[in-house]
Amino acid sequence: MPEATHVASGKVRELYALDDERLLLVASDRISTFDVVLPTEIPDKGRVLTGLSGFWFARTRHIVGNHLLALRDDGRSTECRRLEMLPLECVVRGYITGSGWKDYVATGEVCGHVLPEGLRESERLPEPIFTPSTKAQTGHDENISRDEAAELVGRERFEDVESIALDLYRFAAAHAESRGIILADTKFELGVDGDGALVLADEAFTPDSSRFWPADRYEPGGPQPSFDKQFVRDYCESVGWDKTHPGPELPEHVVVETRAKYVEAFARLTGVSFDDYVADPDVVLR
Ligand code: Q0Z
Repeated sequence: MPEATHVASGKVRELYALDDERLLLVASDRISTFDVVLPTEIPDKGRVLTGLSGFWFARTRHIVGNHLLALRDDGRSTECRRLEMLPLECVVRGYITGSGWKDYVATGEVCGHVLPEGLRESERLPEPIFTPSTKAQTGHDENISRDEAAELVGRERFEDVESIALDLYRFAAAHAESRGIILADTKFELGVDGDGALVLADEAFTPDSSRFWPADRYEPGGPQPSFDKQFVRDYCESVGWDKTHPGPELPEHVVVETRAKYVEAFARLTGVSFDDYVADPDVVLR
């Protein structure tokens, strides 16, 4: 078999080319918080994220096709179709938080959506909204208006993208809610295949690409605890780190608690135990 060629590095993932048509996406166990990758890894985090994406790809095929070709036996590597990626990030928000909350406080709008007055931080929106952003090569993606997004991809394509994005969010959020997890918002990427069809690519509805909140702790009026990263954030705050590189090493108890949260999210959302996934990754696709 020809060797995989390294193509790109993300903060916590690596991308390789297998041949002209196929890529290999490898999720590491690295974790980032406050935009900094920490020196300590969370064992199995990459497998949890890969398994979750596979699960969602298998269950959203009725909404849109996806890039998944195969999960490798290591549980952290996805063989996928190489696509022409759209030059925008698809973001859907069901709750008003993060940069959406900042924009709302400043202007009453998010990406051109005029929102009701008097929303509290983290409040559920009357309807989910599509709030695209640009793909920043470095630094932060920038929210753009729906008109700007339509200029980037063309009006007709934009309407399909928005409709698919909202359908995907509604499907995943309803499933997560039934398992006690609020999917506050999510970001994913669409590509176009050789036939011109839109395809869901990259990662889908993972804790790195979405905000997962424990539903039983939901209390609008301020920021919400993160389902997966809260122990890490609390520890980083407790040591007075200034949130610049390098971040602090994590103590063993924080690693163990955080790994347990990832594994719990995986089992709750997929209905499959993490051990069963490790024994046979394809179990999430069936
Ligand atoms: C995804 C990224 C990562 C660095 C390109 N199916 C696809 N076809 C074409 N391009 C991509 C995909 Cl997934 C693609 N990225 C994001 C992922 C490391 C950058 F693991 N870049």
